[in-house]
Amino acid sequence: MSTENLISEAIRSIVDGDEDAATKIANTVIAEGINPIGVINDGFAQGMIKVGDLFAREEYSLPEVLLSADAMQKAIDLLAPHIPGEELEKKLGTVVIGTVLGDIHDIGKRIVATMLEVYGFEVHDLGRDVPIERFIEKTKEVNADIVAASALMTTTMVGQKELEEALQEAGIREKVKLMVGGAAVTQDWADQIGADGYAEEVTEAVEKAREFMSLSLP
Ligand code: B12
Repeated sequence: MSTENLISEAIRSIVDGDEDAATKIANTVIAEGINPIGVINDGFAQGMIKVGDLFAREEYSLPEVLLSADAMQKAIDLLAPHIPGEELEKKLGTVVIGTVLGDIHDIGKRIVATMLEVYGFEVHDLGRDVPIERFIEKTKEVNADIVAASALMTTTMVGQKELEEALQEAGIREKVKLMVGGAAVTQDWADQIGADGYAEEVTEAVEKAREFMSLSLP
């Protein structure tokens, strides 16, 4: 199957919530030695974005979204170890990432974490529903350069603001760059809470993280 076909099949598998199909596509990508990044970004992730639209238009119900989310997780779990990691050794910087407290959406955050790792960052992924204290604790422990927080709901975005304040209170705000993202977040919000950066999608997130590191060079 051509890469183009694999990409459109990947989109379809997520929209259909078909975990078996998603697994099959991921395994084909691995068997044929195709770089998974394109299939994840242009295929599986686009499928999930379509599902989001269908859910917003009330054409999909929550159980359908869950099936799609499971298929997406399965594909990423299979593909992540096969993303070429030649840049991994460079250790461009250290990132602590998580989805804020009260929010269990983690598909986009996992994509961002995976790609940052692929592009040379040491990434500590705290998972989802992460309390502020955990972000602070880990940031100190690994001496992070970047703290990245995801929020997908208008009700949980406030966690990003609280994180900015907690970094100040802990006396480490000047030492780290705070990057925020997630479907609910905008550049305006990022400016409003004093974050250092915002990215709408994963490629931009990686660019921003790289930008942060070169800015902090002497
Ligand atoms: C999948 C999904 C779920 C799944 C989550 C599974 C999982 N493991 O993540 C399930 C079914 C569990 C779920 C549950 C709920 N959901 Co939901 N969900 C979605 C849905 C359809 C898609 C999200 C997604 O995965 N998108 C695909 C990924 C690839 O995109 P992404 O997350 O935006 O990430 C990209 C960028 O945002 C960015 N990014 C993401 N994180 C970060 C972080 C940083 C630092 C940076 C720089 C960039 C970045 O890069 C990513 C890749 O390009 C959205 C709809 C939508 N339009 O977003 C609703 C949505 C987020 N959910 C919503 C709601 C309300 C809920 C529930 C409350 C529903 C309920 N009644 O129970 C619960 C919440 C539970 C909780 N406490 O969190 C609402 C939120 C409304 C709002 N504005 O507050 C949405 C918007 C749907 C809607 N239109 O109503 N949900």
